[in-house]
Amino acid sequence: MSGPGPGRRAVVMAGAGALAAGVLGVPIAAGWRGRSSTGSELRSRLRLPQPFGSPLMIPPVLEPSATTADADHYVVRQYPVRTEIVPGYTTEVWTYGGTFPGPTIRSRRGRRAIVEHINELPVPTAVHLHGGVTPPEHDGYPTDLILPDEKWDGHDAHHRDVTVRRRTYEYPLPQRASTLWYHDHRMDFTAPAVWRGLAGFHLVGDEEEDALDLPGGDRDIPLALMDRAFDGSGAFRYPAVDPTLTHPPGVHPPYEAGVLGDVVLVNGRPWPYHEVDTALHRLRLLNASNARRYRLRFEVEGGDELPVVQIGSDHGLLPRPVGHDAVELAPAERFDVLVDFRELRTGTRVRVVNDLGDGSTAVVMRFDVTRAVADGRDVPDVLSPTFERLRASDAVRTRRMTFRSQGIDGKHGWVVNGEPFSPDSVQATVALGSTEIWELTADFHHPVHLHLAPFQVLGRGTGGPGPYDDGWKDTVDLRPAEAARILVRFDGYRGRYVFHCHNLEHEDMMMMANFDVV
Ligand SMILES: [Cu+2]
Repeated sequence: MSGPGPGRRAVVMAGAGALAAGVLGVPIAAGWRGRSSTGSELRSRLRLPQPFGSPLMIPPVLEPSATTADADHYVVRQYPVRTEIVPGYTTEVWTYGGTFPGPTIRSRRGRRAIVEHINELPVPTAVHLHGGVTPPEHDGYPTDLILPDEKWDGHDAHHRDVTVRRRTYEYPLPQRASTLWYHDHRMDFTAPAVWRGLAGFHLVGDEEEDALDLPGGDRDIPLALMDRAFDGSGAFRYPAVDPTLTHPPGVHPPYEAGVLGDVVLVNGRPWPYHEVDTALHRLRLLNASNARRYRLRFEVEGGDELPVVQIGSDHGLLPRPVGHDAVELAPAERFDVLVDFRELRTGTRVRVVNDLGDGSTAVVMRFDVTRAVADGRDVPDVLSPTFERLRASDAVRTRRMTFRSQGIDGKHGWVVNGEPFSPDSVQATVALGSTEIWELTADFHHPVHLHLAPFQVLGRGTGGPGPYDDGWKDTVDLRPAEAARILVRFDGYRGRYVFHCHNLEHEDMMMMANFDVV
């Protein structure tokens, strides 16, 4: 065996620390700029398991509770479960439907998914379908809470639309085949709730995708990457100011820049292995981590690397496949890729390594080639003949949005255009159906996510789009001191939606704002 192993060093960007402390006078700011992720690593207090000791778990596909001519109905109970994540230890996880990640919902374009969520957790929740083109009352607005009971009194936010115990979300899904995901979005407490387990896949299919004959069944694998840390008892560690997630929100210093774990979970298992046959495989990569960024490569043990062929982005198929030697994912981004195991012999092992990790986080999982089969399938030359490119000349205006660190009430915070999030303050009023250019500027890493409206990246700085900006996106990976221009068309529904940083600690520390579609 040769090749870099788990001890491989991270690639560190040049120019560390230049901006840093001055922004706020907060000393922990120093150094973030030079790192591959913005945040501080929380160390586990148990002996870390050996990599590749657990089999990959594929989240179960949720069966509808009822099906009508144009809709599938689902019921999802949210409740705590004790489960084994690190072998030999038990971890309490907050689940959708008893699994971590939650069950995968599979839908078709234009066919409604109606999902009733029942909150049996000790705190309010709000469910957001990330990437869903969804009416505002079903979008999981951060104050549209499902309270655990009518007596709940722990939170002082301006509740907009509160239900007790249960709520039914309707998703019309008028959108292209894509890899969406659902996760908690409660105001001020999204980061710890997702850390405890509240995330799952929601996959949308359509006829255009069907026509491609892409790898399916066992060869279409959703992979959710989440870094976590554990205490000595096996419980998740998280530096919440209030561990009951009642009040006040936020994390202890020095984690305000983001919480990074030292254990990489894929679909809830630490550094798993997965047995594959000698066939083309489709991997739906989701970075469901709170703050960690990854740069993934597929290293054949004792050999070369496998190229990664990107076929889709956040919102579905690219016009044509794009080859990469690595895939870089910021929190919330999805990359739909094909990896070709056809030329490998049985017994070959392929490590997925993370160039942006260090020590235990430099490796992610392993594929073990165990069965020889004949697979005549190939990568299609054209993926989406109907792909629509937005035109900058259609934009009716340009807005500038800055994402920066700023003190809020004497504490560390993160803001959009100088303002901490308030449900009552609106940063942009846009016309339904109109196209705009938004220029987004960042001080540190800020993966910026817009609800409702997918977009296309026009460029970064003075240049064009980056290598990972192709296709329709809903999250753009802004790096330190970077500006990106995106072209957004506000199709769908009228109402109030949020856009925010998807570093979840930043989001909870107020890096969120509203836009109204009128
Ligand atoms: Cu951020």
